[in-house]
Amino acid sequence: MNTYKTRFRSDLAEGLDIDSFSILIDTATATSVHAIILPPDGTSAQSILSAITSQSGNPASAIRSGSAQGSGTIRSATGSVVTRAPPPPPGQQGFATDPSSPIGHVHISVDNSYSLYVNGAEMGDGSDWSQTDTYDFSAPCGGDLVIAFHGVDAGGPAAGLVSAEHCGYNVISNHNWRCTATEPADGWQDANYVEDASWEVPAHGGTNGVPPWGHRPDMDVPNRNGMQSPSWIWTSDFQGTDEVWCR
Ligand SMILES: [Ca+2]
Repeated sequence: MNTYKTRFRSDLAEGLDIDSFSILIDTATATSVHAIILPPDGTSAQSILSAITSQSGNPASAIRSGSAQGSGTIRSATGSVVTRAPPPPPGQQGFATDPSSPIGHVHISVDNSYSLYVNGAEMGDGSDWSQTDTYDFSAPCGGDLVIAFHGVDAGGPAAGLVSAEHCGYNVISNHNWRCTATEPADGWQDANYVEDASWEVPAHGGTNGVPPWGHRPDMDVPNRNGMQSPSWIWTSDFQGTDEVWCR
């Protein structure tokens, strides 16, 4: 699984009479997250959800069709959430984020080869780990966005690095993805594929820039704290697994 993530959204919390809230990825599904909210006393999580939704003005950046429960000072809410990527800080590169365009871009490099899919559609393949390949795709803003790759190693180090920008949001390969070394059934690339819940949390081969793969300038994406780097991921057995499926 891969999805958008955010924590301590003080920007969205502004005007809600709360300092911040934390949103954690629900790793069980590709489209929902779990939000941990610290509201003022007497404020229900559901009312905060509603306020966040109406305040953001952008359905894709709000908690949609959420449900909420909780008591005391810590409340939780579950819904479908994606997070807006702010512009990169001065002097740093980032994607040009256009919240209204359905055209997205995905960058990928895999040691040694890959096939890349966006929402189940094959984008292309490559077999040169020293290259970063870029593909354009079109998907409705606010809908599912699942990026998946089938990677094959040919000896030595093995890992894949992915980042994408779509509708003003970013996706990067990291521990929120899921990988398997067992060939999955047809449809594993699709947005509605849920069996990836049983896949393993990918091993972390280092963030963009680590040797032997070097820094890939197209891969880092902006977040509210600066730039965020994707991780080189693979199944936990980097050396012993020659073929993986990740999403
Ligand atoms: Ca290799």
